[in-house]
Amino acid sequence: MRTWTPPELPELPGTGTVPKLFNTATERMEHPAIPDGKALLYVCGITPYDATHLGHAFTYLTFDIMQRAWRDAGIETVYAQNITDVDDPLLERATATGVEWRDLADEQIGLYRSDMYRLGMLPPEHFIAVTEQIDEIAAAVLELRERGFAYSVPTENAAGDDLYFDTAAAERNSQWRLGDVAPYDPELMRRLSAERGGDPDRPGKRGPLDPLLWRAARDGEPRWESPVGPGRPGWHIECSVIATGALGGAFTVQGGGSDLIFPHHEFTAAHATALSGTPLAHAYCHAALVAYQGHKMSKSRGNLVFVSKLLDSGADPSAIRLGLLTHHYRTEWEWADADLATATRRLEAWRAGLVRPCDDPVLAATVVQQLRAALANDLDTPVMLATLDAALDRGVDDPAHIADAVLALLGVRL
Ligand code: 5CA
Ligand code: ZN
Repeated sequence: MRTWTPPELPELPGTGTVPKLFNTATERMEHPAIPDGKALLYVCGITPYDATHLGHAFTYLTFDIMQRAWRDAGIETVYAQNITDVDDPLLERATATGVEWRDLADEQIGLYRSDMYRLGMLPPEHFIAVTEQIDEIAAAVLELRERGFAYSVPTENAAGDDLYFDTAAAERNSQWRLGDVAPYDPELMRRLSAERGGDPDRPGKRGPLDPLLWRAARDGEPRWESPVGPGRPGWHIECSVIATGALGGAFTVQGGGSDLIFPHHEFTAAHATALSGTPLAHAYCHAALVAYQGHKMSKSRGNLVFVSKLLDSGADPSAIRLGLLTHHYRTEWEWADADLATATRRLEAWRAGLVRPCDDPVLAATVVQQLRAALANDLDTPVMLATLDAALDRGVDDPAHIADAVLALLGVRL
């Protein structure tokens, strides 16, 4: 899919430090491997049935900042992101609103692209919709079946059987073990599976957590002919195939919001390991969920603050970024309507501070060093913002250097 125009990214003198990142899978701070000097990043993309909300923006901003940290440390990045453009909630929304699912998806992808551009997000090099890779995904499902990692569950009113991933077989015959990614106990896994698209209670499955690999065609649903019968793919195998197709195996970071830790990232990793024999990624990084009005901001609940609405009502994209960057990416927080005004005031104070004459200015080189140190410490944006508050409150010796650093490292335009 077409992406969007990249933002301006000034090069700063000197180099930053390679960031240390919290790996959900090991629950430790690490420097994930950077194969051949390239940081390879996959981030789970949108299901395009509603516009970009601030929860999405927080997650994508987290990985935008991660790439800025790598690039400032002199490391090339390769970024891949999928689009889940065929999925139950998208189809349900299309039916409920009387539009074709394809038209709904295309319209929302367009809006997402424009939101990401306006927010100054680094675009992915690989921006791949599921519907662009159905053949590759079906081939992977076939291979899993041939190698004993998949089984059929008979299905009424469908064009064939549904295919499921055999968790127990994968634990026996691949390097992957349940819990490799998600540090959760079995009871929690079962509950999350039911809440997040799984079907632990479906009769005929070998294991309750076994996820769907291929859904046999039903009347009225989109379908593709394939060597595993007519139908459409399950969710986790999509990201497995798209990620490894774009980046190869054992890439640097698999990312997304923390609602994807289980079952999505657990089984994305399980499928990839069963197929290739190598782990999917060296680290799994997750942005905490943003709440609004007391609950996680989610399309299904409808408690959303849309990026496009804020921008259309005159919000400065840099202020939206600052409002989000006030929170460390691993801290859960709730958006309040006053947050935009607070961030706008901070931005204005920084802009004023940058040009304010000062007898005893802070050295820009020192500020940049502090910004880089905080960034390298698991992307500590709250510390970066506090550093800038202090420096710009007093005055700096080289405003252009600070403006470049703030634009390069935070994507905020002074
Ligand atoms: N298409 C799948 C991933 S393959 C999906 O989760 N789509 S989504 O549209 O629901 O979410 C897109 C991204 O935003 C995901 O990484 C998700 O984890 C993240 N996200 C969704 N809601 C929030 C929220 N309230 N706070 C932070 N991140 C969120
Ligand atoms: Zn995904």
